[in-house]
Amino acid sequence: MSVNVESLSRDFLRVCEVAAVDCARTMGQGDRRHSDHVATEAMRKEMDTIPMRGTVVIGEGERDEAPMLYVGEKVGRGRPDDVEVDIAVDPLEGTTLCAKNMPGAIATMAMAEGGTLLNAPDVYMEKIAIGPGHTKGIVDLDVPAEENIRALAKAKGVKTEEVTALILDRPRHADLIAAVRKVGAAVRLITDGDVAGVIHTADPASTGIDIYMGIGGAPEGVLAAAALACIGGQFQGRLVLDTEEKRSRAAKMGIKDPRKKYQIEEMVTGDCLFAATGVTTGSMLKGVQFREGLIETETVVMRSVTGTVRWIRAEHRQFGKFVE
Ligand code: VTB
Repeated sequence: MSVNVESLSRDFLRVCEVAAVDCARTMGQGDRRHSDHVATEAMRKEMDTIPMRGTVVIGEGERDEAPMLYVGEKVGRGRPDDVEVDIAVDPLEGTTLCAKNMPGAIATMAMAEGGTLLNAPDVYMEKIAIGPGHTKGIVDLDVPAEENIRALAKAKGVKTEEVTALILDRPRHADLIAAVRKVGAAVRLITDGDVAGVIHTADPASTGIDIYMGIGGAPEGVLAAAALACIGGQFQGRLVLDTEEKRSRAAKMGIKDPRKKYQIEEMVTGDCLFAATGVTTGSMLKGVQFREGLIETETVVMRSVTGTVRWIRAEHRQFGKFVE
């Protein structure tokens, strides 16, 4: 391993905490763009204190559409001897959740050895994910949903009725939802937040989620893959490149086969850290709590080569690092 990303984990954690606290001040205000902007600004500013030469590979959009944390942007302190890393960010995953003060908004990012994270364009991605402990390939993107549910139920030794599938509540998923229900499985719908949704499959005993299925954002897919690279489980993703414009955008980012089905190891090929801080309380993380003289945050930090997962509940008593 050429770069010890672990040495940056404390700095990395702070970036997520600051982004979460700053945008939590905007929660419930009904302005998702503003919440996203605040989180992005916080992440950008905080990242520049880290001794790294980072390149954003998953960000807020492409250079012409995002003022900050755009794909290709250089971040970090940037001294010649600082480590070279790839950065994937979703400063506020679930902008609507934050704006409406609904459960499950998080500030999240991943950091990996330079050149080891998939550079995915901001398009949709077909996704399927299950937890660890199963034979590789028992579920597959190219297999009908009913068959995937049956195969997973068989592997778990349960009835299909005892399998729960998590799916984003979108009109595009009407057929998928109907197919899953047809075999008797329970569908749990979420309005947003499929990074956490995919992570939920890693621990079905506590989350009640056995499988994640459907189409969500590709950037969120790479972030979720980074998390599963740390905690285990299976995940397949395929970019939805359904127009010539999207295919050519992807090609410019180095994607040769527009129909490629990516496995975790193809999206995250080196040592990687994943972190997320709760903004609004959800089933994975507690949200930011503002108390008298104290701000509380909860963050999870994971590392792929060791599989270490740290849950960090922090009490912040100096507020200089946050926006007023
Ligand atoms: C999902 C979800 C995100 O985008 O990836 C979704 O996890 C996909 O896009 O939280 P659509 O909303 O267009 O379906 C988010 O909702 C973030 O915008």
